[in-house]
Amino acid sequence: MSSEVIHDISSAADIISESDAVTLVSHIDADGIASASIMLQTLKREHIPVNPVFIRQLEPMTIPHIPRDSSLKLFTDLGSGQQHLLEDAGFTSDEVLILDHHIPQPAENGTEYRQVNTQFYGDEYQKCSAAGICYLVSRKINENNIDLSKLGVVGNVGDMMAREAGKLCGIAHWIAEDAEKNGILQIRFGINCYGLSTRALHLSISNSDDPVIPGISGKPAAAAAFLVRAGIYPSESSVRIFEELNDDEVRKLSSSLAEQMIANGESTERLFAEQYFFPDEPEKSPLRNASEYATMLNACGRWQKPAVGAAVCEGDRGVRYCEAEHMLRHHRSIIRELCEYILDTGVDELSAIQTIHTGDRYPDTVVGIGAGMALSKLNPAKPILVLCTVSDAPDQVKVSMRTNERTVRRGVNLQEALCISAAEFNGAGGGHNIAAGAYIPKGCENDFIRRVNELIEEQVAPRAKNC
Ligand SMILES: [Mn+2]
Repeated sequence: MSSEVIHDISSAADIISESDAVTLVSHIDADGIASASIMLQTLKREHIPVNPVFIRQLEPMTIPHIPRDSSLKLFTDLGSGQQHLLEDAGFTSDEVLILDHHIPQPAENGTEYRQVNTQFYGDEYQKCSAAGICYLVSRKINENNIDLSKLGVVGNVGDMMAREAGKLCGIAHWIAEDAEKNGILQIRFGINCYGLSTRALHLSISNSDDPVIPGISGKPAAAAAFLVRAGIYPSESSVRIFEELNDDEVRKLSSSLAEQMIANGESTERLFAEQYFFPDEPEKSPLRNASEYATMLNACGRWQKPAVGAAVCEGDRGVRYCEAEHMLRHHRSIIRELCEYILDTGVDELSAIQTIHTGDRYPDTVVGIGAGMALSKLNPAKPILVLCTVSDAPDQVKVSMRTNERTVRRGVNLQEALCISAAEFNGAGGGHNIAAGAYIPKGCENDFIRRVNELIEEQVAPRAKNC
């Protein structure tokens, strides 16, 4: 570690240890809940009273949720990008500490808030989420907090830090290795599919859309037949999950999948990924690996129950866990329904994108996820743009866009397209190259869609000319 990051982490640890009381403000996604839980447990162990506040976004409307008292205001997974809001609201630099990984925007009048942000420390920290930073600070406060490394990994995986490389990188990987050395997790070479601890393997591989596996993606029966040929399933009606395979079977599965890709002229590059399993959780539980664990936390957050997710992180396997499981099932069934709605209704295809308006049928917090799932069953080459109404802002329309890794490599950047176009219509956009969102005023939907289409067209055009 460079001396700058060591310095910042130790001073954050000192600020927290020396505080009399803490108000913890965190984001409601998996990384935000994992971050909050690391800090909640760290503070409890130090006997420092803490009051958690979860918010969807740090914006003028949510500022009143932060109490005005003498407590330390600890922001995790948000804050760096909203320093002007904190300044406008009158928070002084010595009552605030930010642990974040989003791009910092300095406050206009120059208040310098104390923060540890992965953006400051170079490549090693580029692929590390807020939960990773929270864990490093927690470990600095007390070395016995090594058990919280598990949540550091869950937050990182939940924030897609392993997506591009098929594994965690830099400091985030160091956290996973450290956890493995201490028996907290098991790093296993695996396939780049979801549900490796809970789903029948033929369903996991047939659900794969990154990469699309020819003859298998979208075809569960064909996937089962494939597993019989590969010697993994005794018969086509068998059900085995990935985690039940021994190393030899994993090798057989990998080479059969690779052959399937090569035979169809596809690259095997995105077929494999490192997976992070937690041996202390029961087998076949959705908490058994980092990516399924993160989904459960996301489900809690998206259905306005982040504190339930935090209780699960803290070890609750009783009432709160049952509630979390219920939300996970609900979350999945609504998304499945939404995905079917998109496929049944059909999308409008433009030259570079495809669009649909889901109105008020589904909550705006899950529309993007459903769009991503529907995309693999539509034209995967064209990004999907879904509009929906927002219950608490009737004059706004929410826009969610999703694409896939292959399209990103052709030059598509959804975040850029939505930021530019939303700004032109007095809205605001944000996100990542592969998944982004925006809010725009009601009434300009058609012009907005045309503009996004134009921008996406421009993004892929220069590459097309070179070919
Ligand atoms: Mn995050």
